[in-house]
Amino acid sequence: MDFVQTAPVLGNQYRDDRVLRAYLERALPRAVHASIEGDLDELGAHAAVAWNEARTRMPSEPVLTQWDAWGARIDHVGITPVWQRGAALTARYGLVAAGHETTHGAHARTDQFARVYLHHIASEFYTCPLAMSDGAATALKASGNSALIERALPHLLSRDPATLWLSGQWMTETAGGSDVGDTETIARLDGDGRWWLYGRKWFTSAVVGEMALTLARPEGAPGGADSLALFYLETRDATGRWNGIRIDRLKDKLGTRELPTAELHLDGAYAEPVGEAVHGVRLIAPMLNVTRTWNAVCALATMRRCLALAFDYARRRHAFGRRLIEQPLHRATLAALQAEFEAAFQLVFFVTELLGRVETGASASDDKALLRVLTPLAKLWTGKLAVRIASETCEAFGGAGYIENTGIPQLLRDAQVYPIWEGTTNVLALDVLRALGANGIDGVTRAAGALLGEAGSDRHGVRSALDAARNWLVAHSAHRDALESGARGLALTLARSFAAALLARHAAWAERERGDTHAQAALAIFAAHGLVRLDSSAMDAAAALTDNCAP
Ligand code: MFK
Repeated sequence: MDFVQTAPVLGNQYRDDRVLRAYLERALPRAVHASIEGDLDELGAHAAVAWNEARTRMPSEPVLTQWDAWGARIDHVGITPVWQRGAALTARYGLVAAGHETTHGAHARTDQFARVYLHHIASEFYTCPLAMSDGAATALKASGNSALIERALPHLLSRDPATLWLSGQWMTETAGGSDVGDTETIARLDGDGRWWLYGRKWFTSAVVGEMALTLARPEGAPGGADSLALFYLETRDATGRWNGIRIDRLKDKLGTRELPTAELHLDGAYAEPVGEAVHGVRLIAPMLNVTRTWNAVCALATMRRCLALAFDYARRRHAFGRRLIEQPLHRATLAALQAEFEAAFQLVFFVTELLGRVETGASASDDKALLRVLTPLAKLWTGKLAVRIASETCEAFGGAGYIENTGIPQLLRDAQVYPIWEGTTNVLALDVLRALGANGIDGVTRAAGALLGEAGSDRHGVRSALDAARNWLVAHSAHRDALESGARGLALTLARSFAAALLARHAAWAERERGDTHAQAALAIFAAHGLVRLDSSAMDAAAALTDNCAP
């Protein structure tokens, strides 16, 4: 009889996740952890059922219908069955609301992001509009615009699916993707003091939302980013008709295909300025930092899903007379990926802790500046790492990992969005330079030193890696092009070093309090991959190589 390989199976994704469970035990007060554990357990069970069932489900994608049978323009977006259940699950588990509620004080963000991490893959990237909704709520709060706060926040933070709203974040245009200063959308003020937007938005994820925050240039204002204004708009008017919005088409994307990302025209969309009609980038920055945090959490979720599947398969599959997990090279390959994931996990969830502390006023003096630097670091590092782990996961399945209806290739196609969305790796690396500003890396070094103190040792050379980063920064700070050329290397060095300090603290706790040495093993492997990624030759070598390659 022909051999048939059993497919990988997922168990409850909360119960099976040693890394998440140990982290929550350490980071949350016992009462907070106990009060959210029921929800996390349900989300973990739902994640497993969704994956195991998906193997037998037909793939489903959103569909845009622009015209009805009678010739009326309707621009209706039909969404997938999983998306149709998105609002109910969001409200039930407070996927946005939990991060803003006061019940758990400074731990609100960690509670929220543990939920998001467990639910992300099962949601079919419904988390994308949730990220933007969370970002919009955060940016509106920061703006102090009380009318808009009263109008939108009860919807964005609703626990009732009937009143829940989704928000878009409409920044990208054909001319202005990374360089938002090239935005062409015009905001026109009429004689009644009302603003109307005209222009094309090129990547509007989740156009099914009820509102959006968007950038536009007030008519007559000079070019550049500084003169852009941030606007709030609702996508439909009181009668349910589109608010001066035409959906041109849905994007044909490499991945995240369940997510309806649209190109649209604003043709007299009524909008309200969020603040003064200027400094829009500054006003939208709180939204960017929150969506970048979601990006990092969702990248982690992809890594965890890949590893759960790869480990399960390695325990089922036999080759050369033993299970894959018993083959030394395969085991070492998976362990190397797991170690990178565990370090990244500590960094990302530390960012959620800092965010919670800063937002609730419970922060220490350095926390705000540290959060500003660690947010782009977490986003850029996890975006790249998720792609690498997803790619290795395909390989860990051999030919089966290249077959669509195993579900494995989709993990890779979807992962490729993380380093692109919300700022590419290079944009984020330059943002790290912006965030380091005048203070350099002293705040990062101080915080890492405190963590190593708690860990009781610096066996893996975190301090010397951070010293190397400081020396590199000093050596290159006078020459802007050299600084920018090496910005990725600097960012990765800071991310890896800080993550190693966090993992060292966690590993010491796990061994001391639980007798669990897994995290120590992860730390040893992670540190052996090296913490330093600095590249002093980046600028000259790149110039020489690309000059030689010029046509
Ligand atoms: C499932 C996962 C969920 C993920 C959700 C996905 C949603 C997808 C929707 C999108 O993808 S929307 C498109 C995302 N686009 C970007 O992320 C744009 C990428 N470009 C940048 O990030 C640029 O750095 C940026 C446009 C923000 C700024 O470039 P500029 O024009 O050179 O700005 P400049 O002059 O350096 O900064 C303007 C002000 O903003 C400064 O403040 P001041 O006016 O007070 O001096 C900056 O300090 C401030 N600023 C910039 N970035 C900041 C920031 N402040 C705080 N945090 C930041 N990150």
